[in-house]
Amino acid sequence: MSENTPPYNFGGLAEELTDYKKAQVAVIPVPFDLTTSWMSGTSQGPKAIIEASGYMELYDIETQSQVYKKGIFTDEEVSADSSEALNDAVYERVLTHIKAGKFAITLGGEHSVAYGSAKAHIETFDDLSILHFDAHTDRREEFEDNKFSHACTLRRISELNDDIFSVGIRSLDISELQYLDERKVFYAENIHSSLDWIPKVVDLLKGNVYITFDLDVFDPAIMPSTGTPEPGGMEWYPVLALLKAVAKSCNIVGMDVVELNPTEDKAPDFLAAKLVYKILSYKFA
Ligand SMILES: [Mn+2]
Repeated sequence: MSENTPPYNFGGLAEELTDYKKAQVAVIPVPFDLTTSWMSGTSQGPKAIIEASGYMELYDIETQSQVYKKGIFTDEEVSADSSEALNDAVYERVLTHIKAGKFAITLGGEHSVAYGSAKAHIETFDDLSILHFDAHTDRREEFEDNKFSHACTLRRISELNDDIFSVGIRSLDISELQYLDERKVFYAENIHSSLDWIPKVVDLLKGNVYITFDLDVFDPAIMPSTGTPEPGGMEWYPVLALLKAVAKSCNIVGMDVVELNPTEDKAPDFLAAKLVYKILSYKFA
């Protein structure tokens, strides 16, 4: 490590800003990659996001804020050797942070790591909607004999709370259609040319919102580092516009950011880190 390498925590913060007691934010790395369909490697995602985050400017121009001063604790990694064991481990860890009053951010890993985190928030917060960013619906009943595959994550979450709004969708299996409420799906092809769908999403959300963010919702031009890159994805600013509007009208209670499959190109890692920081800036500003 060179002398100039930032400390290994989200934001590359000095020690006093990472103290658990004072921190309002807890980042939980979950490098789990068991059920990925095509290109695996999301186990390297959390580390790549945390490393990239050390090089961000910590002043946010748009909100004129320095959200890192709220304190950001970066936890030890959560790991397990089966989907069920992982669900339990993530659930327990996230619940601990929620009970301690922290804003919990789970970093994947494949999308299935979202289940335990969503479950902990669903059990804790009433009046909760789930805002789902993804190229894929992830509503399969089962995939490769695993009900907790990444391809089933939102189907499993819907069994706990079906108030799910999916944004940026452009790929699904015909078996998933029966589980989709078309009023709650914002297909990429219908939202790419204007921003007038944003108030519609915000109006549908309840007071509390949990965000599950699959990075493949972005266009592969800016986010090539995912296991299943789908053309026709979302651009940076429309995604931020929605997040900003949601933060203004609703209470974002927790989130996960998943499916980063890092390569030599560090720009996607940095995008993911900055996305997390932007959401924190919108929430706390
Ligand atoms: Mn996806």
